[in-house]
Amino acid sequence: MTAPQTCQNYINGEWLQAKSAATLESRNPADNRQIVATFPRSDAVDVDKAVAAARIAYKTWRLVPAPARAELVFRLGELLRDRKEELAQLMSQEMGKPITEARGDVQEGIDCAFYNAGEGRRLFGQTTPSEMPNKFAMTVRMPVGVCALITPWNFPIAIPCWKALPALVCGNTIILKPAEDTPACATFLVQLMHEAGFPPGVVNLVHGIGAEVGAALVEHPGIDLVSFTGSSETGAYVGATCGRTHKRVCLEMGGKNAQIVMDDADLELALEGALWGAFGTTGQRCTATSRLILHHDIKEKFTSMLLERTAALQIGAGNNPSTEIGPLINSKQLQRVSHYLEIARAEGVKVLIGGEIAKDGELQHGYFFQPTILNNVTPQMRIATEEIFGPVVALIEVDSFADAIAILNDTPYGLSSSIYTRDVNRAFQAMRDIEAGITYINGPTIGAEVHLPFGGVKQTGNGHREAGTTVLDVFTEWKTVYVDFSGSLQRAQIDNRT
Ligand code: UN1
Repeated sequence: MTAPQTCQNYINGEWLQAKSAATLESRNPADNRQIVATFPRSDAVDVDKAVAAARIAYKTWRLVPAPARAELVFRLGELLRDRKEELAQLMSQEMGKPITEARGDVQEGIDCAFYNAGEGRRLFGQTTPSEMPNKFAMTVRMPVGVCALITPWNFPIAIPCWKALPALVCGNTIILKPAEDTPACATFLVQLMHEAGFPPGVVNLVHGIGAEVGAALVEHPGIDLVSFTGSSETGAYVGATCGRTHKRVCLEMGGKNAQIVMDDADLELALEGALWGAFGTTGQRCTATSRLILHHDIKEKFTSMLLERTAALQIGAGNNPSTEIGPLINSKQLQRVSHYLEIARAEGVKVLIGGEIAKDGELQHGYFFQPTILNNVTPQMRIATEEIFGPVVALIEVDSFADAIAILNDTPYGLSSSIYTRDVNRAFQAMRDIEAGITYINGPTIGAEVHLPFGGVKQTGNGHREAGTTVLDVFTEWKTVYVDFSGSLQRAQIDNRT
């Protein structure tokens, strides 16, 4: 067991404790006796300081040429690549991910850095003909200002990178407020940003509790934009507050993602997809598969295949190389998942496998939950409509393709979706008719790539897309520029055409 790390805030290029000197701890969710890090319990005073630093830095950072800004992001990508293993090990301890998934999370950050570094030499605007003679019209991207980035614990490196790196290339300054469960991962990332050479005040990190630091950022008049990934409840508060205080806001919230398996599907392939989609990251992805919509003709066979494989999954600590299912992040999540199982049982659902806290031997000190498959689930049950964020998947039977799509869509969320079919016509129909930001054909609901748009419809988001080139529309404002080189006043909105 290694000694706990001491994490600090990073404001204006300096490492600082909270003004109040209060601290909190993060613990290994696989063994809650192990403190991974202590970190500042910051408050509005620390937020004020970070906002002031970011506002001053913004004045000059916005004037640095975008390719030069992007070079620092490229440098960060190199540093992340050099330190990948160390960071993945830390993540596995602090967040509980199996080590291969932790490496994948860091790799997503590296990919994001190299992808966004290239954007520094694009950031394209457009030229458009003017309706008047001797007049030129164009659009250019302008930074938004000071951005508050509020990030979750389930992708402690990838998600901060998704937000921070395009924000910086676009010329914004940032204040990162990472989840209180993964402060050491965030601190490691910001240490590498410091090493990459971002000028003081361009990158700031303020640790603490969401309801304190997050709220202070969201309310702060010096913040121009809030980018938030997390629960729908918190997202509703963030969205409403940004509306009231006139801030730009990008929200990525819950999902209730389904995988359809049609009667013509490759069942082995669909099985691999279902296992990975439902139980990868212990179901703690907003893209996780929490409903399996199975065609009547294959349901029995597919269910028995699924049960056999689920029974063999290895539960354990993230740093144990044979672990397939790591712990849930904390006791609150464990209680939440257990509570959903109570609800399911009360709704008359049959638990085919799992359904309990896993506490044998070493597991007793962690927040482990057995991978769980629920049968006899009907689309209206709470277990089929509410996000659980754990290793729990509900089986729903359908008789037709049309019913499968209708049930998949019958949720307030719309993030990811999947269909396994060999019928190309059904595949294209599904692509058209599924109400979700992401649809996988013959692939699981998880695994989005950094250079493609990421986000959802309905209550999952607020119309924005992160990642890909679409994230530029979050972190820049369009400016329309007219250049009149006629030398005379050309009056618009006067109809002198005959
Ligand atoms: C999330 O769970 O918030 O597509 C993001 C995926 C990952 C990102 C998940 N690349 O599953």
